[in-house]
Amino acid sequence: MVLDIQAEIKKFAIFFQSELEQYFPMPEGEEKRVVEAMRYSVLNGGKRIRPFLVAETAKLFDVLPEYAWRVGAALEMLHVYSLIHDDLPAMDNDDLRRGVPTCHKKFDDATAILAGDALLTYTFEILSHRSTHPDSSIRCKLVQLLAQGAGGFRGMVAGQMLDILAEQMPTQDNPENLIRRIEEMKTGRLLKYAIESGAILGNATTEEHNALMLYALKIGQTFQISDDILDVEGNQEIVGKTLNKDANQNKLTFVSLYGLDKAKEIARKLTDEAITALHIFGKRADTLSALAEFIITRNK
Ligand code: GRG
Repeated sequence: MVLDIQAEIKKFAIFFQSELEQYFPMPEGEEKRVVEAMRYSVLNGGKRIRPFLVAETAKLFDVLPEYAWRVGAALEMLHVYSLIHDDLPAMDNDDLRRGVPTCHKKFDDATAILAGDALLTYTFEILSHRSTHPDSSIRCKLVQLLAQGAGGFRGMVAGQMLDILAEQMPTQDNPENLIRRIEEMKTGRLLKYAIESGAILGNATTEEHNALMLYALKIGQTFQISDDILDVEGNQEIVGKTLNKDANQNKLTFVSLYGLDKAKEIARKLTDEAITALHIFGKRADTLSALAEFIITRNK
């Protein structure tokens, strides 16, 4: 039977929507506005690729799904915080996200900043809760790795900083190296965490862990290249965010550097390498392999 990965991802996203809803009881008082903004941004669609990756990696090791769902929920909170802050006027200044007005457009700048802050801290509240895993050393590892992956020392925030600076940097001697550094931190670290957290929940062996990390590296790079390709070739209605921004802002991307055809070629090669990395898992990793194919062919 051929795996319909698009249908699988969609099914998971629908299921995960009700999982995520449980994290947002509505408090009393005027201050509930910040929770409304958090809810608005988290529950407004999204492919839920990161939670899907946590769940699928954990499945390789027969982890209790509830543990993976909690880690996936925490990671999605952090991901959405980064989207809210990225859309702010002081950053990417965008009006559209996931097909609806961005958080600061729907609410206001101050509320959007606070909603992002609150989602970031909520991430670690969820991860450190006993329900995430009975073993406190596993919970601690999960917290530590995500803090590192999201932070300012070669984490997502560092990637965002470099991305902002890159726009004003003089012509680079090695632009590909710069793009790779930005991608690895800005996009790659959270995707890597999605996979690594599944491996940690599952007590993976060193060999399994290394294979998964190689897979993570390759799909992280492909994810960014496909994002750059969508910015040029995508349908704005489907993608749900403003397109053609990279060219308008003179952004350094694989597409601006090499052109569409070569960028697609690079993405194809990375996808093949990602799938090869999973060989040690045999058929058990079919969904992860299919996901690598989805990333390269996605239209949103
Ligand atoms: C502001 C701290 C801070 C970080 C911003 C997330 C981010 C870093 C920037 C957004 C712009 C961008 C192109 C990021 C690369 C990662 C990426 C492709 C995010 C979009 O992820 P999807 O496609 O989005 O999984 P959905 O909406 O499906 O969750």
